[in-house]
Formats: sequence, structure tokens, C-alpha cells
Amino acid sequence: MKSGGGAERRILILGLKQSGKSRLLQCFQRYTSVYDKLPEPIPTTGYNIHSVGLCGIDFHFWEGGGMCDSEWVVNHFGIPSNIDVLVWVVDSSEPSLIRASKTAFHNFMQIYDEKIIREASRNHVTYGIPIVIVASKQDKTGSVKASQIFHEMQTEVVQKYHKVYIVGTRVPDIGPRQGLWRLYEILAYSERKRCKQL
Ligand SMILES: Nc1nc2c(ncn2[C@@H]2O[C@H](COP(=O)(O)OP(=O)(O)O)[C@@H](O)[C@H]2O)c(=O)[nH]1
Ligand SMILES: [Mg+2]
Repeated sequence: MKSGGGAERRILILGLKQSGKSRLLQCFQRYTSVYDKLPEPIPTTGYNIHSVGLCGIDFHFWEGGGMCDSEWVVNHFGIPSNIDVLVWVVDSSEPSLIRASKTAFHNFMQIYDEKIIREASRNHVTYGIPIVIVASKQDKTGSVKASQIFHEMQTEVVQKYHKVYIVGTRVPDIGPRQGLWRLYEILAYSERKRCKQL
């Protein structure tokens, strides 16, 4: 990998299968031009790991894929350590799956926060990682708006310990893309929330 020059960010990307995780990763390839037609992503098994240096930062992405949803991946492969940002992808074009995604998200956060508490048991100050909810496929007709997805994900409880962002993205295989700069900014610069105890 070509080095970005010192700073490092470790990103965990989760969400239900087919939600658009691999498609997002395709946009964080060093030599992908916006004029290229993006290939159809290959279904991910286990973790798809990808490192890239972009604008002075080394990004390390772990995309959780597999036969079922991300909980399956976490239970079988564990959670990559020292994550800096969690990205949770929700398919905006499948309103009937938002509830399942919300449940999987909250289940995952419970597993993750419990792990953090166990590891931080000696000192009671912990730092909640920032979370980005990505409302993907905004280009598809009839897709649910990002603000509505944010509302339906009911992140209030999680926001007590984590800063939660929402970004709507549109990344069709060809044509204008949207939301990627905002996502890059959050991945590069968002900070942990300091909490007394999770
Ligand atoms: N139109 C459109 N299709 C998308 C977008 N993101 C992903 N897809 C398509 O949705 C399907 C699932 O995407 P993929 O990234 O493989 O999902 P994953 O299982 O979460 O990794 C693929 O056919 C992608 O081409 C998007 O923003 N717009
Ligand atoms: Mg995938």
C-alpha cells in the first residue's frame, strides 16, 4: 500500500447484505476515476479488508459480509480491534428492510459497547467511537430520504455515548455520485466521545 503519511484511520463497515457496503469501498480505491463504470461488487465472505492512502491519511477498511447479516460476521470473526469509526449502511431503496437493519444495528452496538466496557474495566473513562449511518442508493426511485432513515434507526440511546452522523449516498455503477466527500470528511476527522462510563 502507498502510505498516506502517518495518520491512520481504521473503519468498520457493517449493515445488512446487499445494502451497498462493497460499492462504497469501491469509491475508496486509489485509482478509481469518477468516469469509470464501477463493476458489480463480488459478494463478501467474512471480512473484506482494504487499505488505501488518501490525502495524507492511511485508511484501513474492514467490510463485514457473509451469509447472513453483520451479527453473524461479528459472532464468527470477532470485532476488529481499535476501530476509529463505524459505518452502518442502510439500503434506502428497500423500506421493508429498515426495521431489520435497525434491530441488527442495535444488537451490534450492544455487543460492541459491552466489549469496550470489559476492556476498560480498570479505568472508567471510555471513548465512544463515532458512527456514520449511510443511507445508500439515494438515486433509486422511491428511495427513503436520509433524514427519514435516521429517524427510523432510533439512535437516541446510542447517541448518549457516540456521536452519530447521517449521510445519504448515491453511487450507481455509472453517472453522478453523491455523499462521498461528506463521508470522507467524517471518516477522516470525526472524534470519539469521551464518556465517564458506557
Ligand atoms: N443504483 C445504486 N445501486 C447501488 C448503490 N450502492 C450499491 N448498489 C448496488 O446494490 C447491490 C449490493 O451492493 P453491495 O455493495 O454488493 O452490497 P453489500 O452486500 O452490502 O456489500 C449491488 O448490485 C450494487 O451495484 C447505489 O448507491 N446506487
Ligand atoms: Mg459486500
